[in-house]
Amino acid sequence: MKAGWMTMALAFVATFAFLFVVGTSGAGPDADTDGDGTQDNQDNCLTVANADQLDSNADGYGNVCDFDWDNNGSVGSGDFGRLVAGFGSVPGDANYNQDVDCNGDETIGSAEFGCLVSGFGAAPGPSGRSCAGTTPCPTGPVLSFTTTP
Ligand SMILES: [Ca+2]
Ligand SMILES: [Ca+2]
Ligand SMILES: [Ca+2]
Ligand SMILES: [Ca+2]
Repeated sequence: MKAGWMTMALAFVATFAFLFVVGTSGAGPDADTDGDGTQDNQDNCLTVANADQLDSNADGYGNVCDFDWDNNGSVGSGDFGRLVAGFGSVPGDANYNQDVDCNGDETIGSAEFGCLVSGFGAAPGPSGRSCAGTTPCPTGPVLSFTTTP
């Protein structure tokens, strides 16, 4: 009798644990697709883990997925020009452009060429932020998201 009761109790607990896991995982307003700790609707690079959310030109696309350095909407020859202009520069140099520093290592070099090639012909992003593409689209803490009690 006692063992039967224990089995019932364990089944009850297991059911609740299962419902808890199902209820808190999967897509939702607080999903974090790339697992960088920033939820999707605030993440300025939806598919690239960028915990620092660095977005030096404040257009809503983080530097790690924003290779549209001349801000014309796509990655192309104008952006290549920006890369050439800053190539080899570090902060403090007159030609250093933080927007171009896609990997944030404070040097404009071969890594940035790789970024340009990887995004060539495409638009920046994708960003999860609704203000992406408009400047300023400031990165900030998540403040508003309504939950029903
Ligand atoms: Ca994220
Ligand atoms: Ca991200
Ligand atoms: Ca940007
Ligand atoms: Ca461009």
